[in-house]
Order: sequence, then C-alpha cells, then structure tokens
Amino acid sequence: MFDFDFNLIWEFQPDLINWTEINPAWGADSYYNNPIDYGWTHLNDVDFLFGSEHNTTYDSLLISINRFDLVLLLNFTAEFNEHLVGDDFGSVENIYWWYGPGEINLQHNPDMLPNGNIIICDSHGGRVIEVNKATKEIVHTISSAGGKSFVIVKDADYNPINDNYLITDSGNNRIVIIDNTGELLWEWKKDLAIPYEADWLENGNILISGATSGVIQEISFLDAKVVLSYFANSGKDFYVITTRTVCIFILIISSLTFTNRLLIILKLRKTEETFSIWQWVRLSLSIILFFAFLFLSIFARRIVYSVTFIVLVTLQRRRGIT
Ligand SMILES: [Ca+2]
Ligand SMILES: [Ca+2]
Repeated sequence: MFDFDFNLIWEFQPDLINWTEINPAWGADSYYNNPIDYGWTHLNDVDFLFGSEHNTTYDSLLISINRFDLVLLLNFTAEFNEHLVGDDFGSVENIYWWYGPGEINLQHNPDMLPNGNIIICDSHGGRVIEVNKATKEIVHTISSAGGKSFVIVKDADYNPINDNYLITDSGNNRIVIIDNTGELLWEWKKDLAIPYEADWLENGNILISGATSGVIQEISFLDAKVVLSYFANSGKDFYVITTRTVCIFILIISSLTFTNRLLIILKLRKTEETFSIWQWVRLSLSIILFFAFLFLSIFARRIVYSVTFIVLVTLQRRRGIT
C-alpha cells in the first residue's frame, strides 16, 4: 500500500509467515514454507473490504494466493496498527479466515458477496463456487453456460440488482451472463483471447480485459457491439499484424510461382513438349501454399491467439501448474 506520494506504507509478505501455524498439515518441508525465486505465490487478487460495509469493527483484505490454492481474509486494521509499532508484515493471528487447499485449483478473483459468502473462480476446477464463510461449505456451483463447460474461468461478478453473474470463461474465449438458475442470458466471443476479466460499467456497458490479445474492449450490452477498443500495442495488435504480413508475403510468392508455372505450360504446349513431374510438383505446391496462407492470413487473429493459448498452457503444465 502506498500513500499519495507513492511511499510504501504497508505490504503483505507471505514469506514472513510461518504457514504451519495456520494449518499444521503445512510442515517445514511444504511448498507454503519454502519460497522459490519466481512465481512462488502468484498473488493475483486483493479486495479492500471496509468494516462499515461488512459488519466488522475492522477493515479487511480478501487475498487470493494462486499457487497456494488459497483464499484468505486478513484483518487489515490490526495488521496496519501492528506495523506502525514495528511488527513484520503479515502476522499469522491477523489471518482470521482461509479456504482452498484440496478444494480449489489455481483460483482467480474471489469476491465477498452481499450475504457475506465468498465467490471464487476455481479456475482449473472449471467452476465458480460460492462458499459459506461460516461453515466453509460450497452452497452454489456454476460449471457451464449454454451447454458448454467452463475452461479456466477467471472472473465472476455477481450482480445483486438483476440476480445474475457476469463470468469470464477464459479458456473458451468468451464472456457470459447467466441467471441464478444457470441459464445463459448473453454471450460475447468476438476477438477474445483468454480474456482475464469483465466488469459492468455504470453506463450499462461491459468492459473486457483481453489479456493475451492486449486489447481492452467496451461492449454495448444492448446492441452487442464494440463501442471502444484500446490496443496496448500502440494502437496495433502487433503479433496479428506480423503474422498476417508474413502470410501475405508467402501468398504473393506462391501466386507468382503459380503464374510462372502456368506460363511455362502454355509455352510448352506451343512447342508440344511435356511438363516434367518436378514442374507438376512445383505447380501443385504453389497452389496448396496459396490457399493455405490465404486461410492463415484471414484467420490470423484467431490462430495467433489459439497458438499463444496452447503454448501458455503447455508451459504451465511443464512447470507442474495444471
Ligand atoms: Ca476480487
Ligand atoms: Ca470483474
């Protein structure tokens, strides 16, 4: 946490916590107590919860530690006050609630619901769950929309006004809205590549973070149209444009080769010479290349996104993050 002059005034440091004190099952040898240099926690979400809005005398932080499969609630007021008198960052006694290990797999974006329960995207479990905070029981599960199972779901915003859910089904490259019975009300798929999250805007539109595509889109909910696109790559989707340029270059080369072969055929016909097998191979190859790269250049965006997705998932699996 920073003050208005960007001075660090507080931080949460999982490496200073003895995790065995939270759960005796996590011993000295466990992953929790053995920090590694890179990506040990992958802490991927934190929400500030004002005590006045959640019936507590203190403010809290709802924190998601992705690699720990752990969601926790931290008494921020106590933490901050202890830090002021010189305590380390992250006291075990200030973690007053936790949930996850053995239940969820590499979660994203937990939120506290108006009823006090916690909604969590169990990303690699392919579901969104609502956990009763008092009993730690799962009281509601959503695992599909429109007949399609979720794949690496990363964001689920509950809208208490309309009693529906805005869900980012990242692995299926789509944003969906479903009602509390699970019925699909709305779906958006255009130009999405592993979207990270979606939020309702005050004007009734939906803001989508494209993550892998580097594109942020504002979608008109009523017209199902893109109102605004912001490309992080200086206004250009760099990888897509590069792929398309390479494809068009090969397209031109193959069509020139094709034309060249045709001219040779016509010339040979006049002299009544025959076309050699090698020349037929080159002619066929140029035709195949032409149509292959025509296809690739038309679908460049989707292909780049799909390949990126496959590479990312493969790398994650190699690191043991499945
Ligand atoms: Ca959240
Ligand atoms: Ca959201």
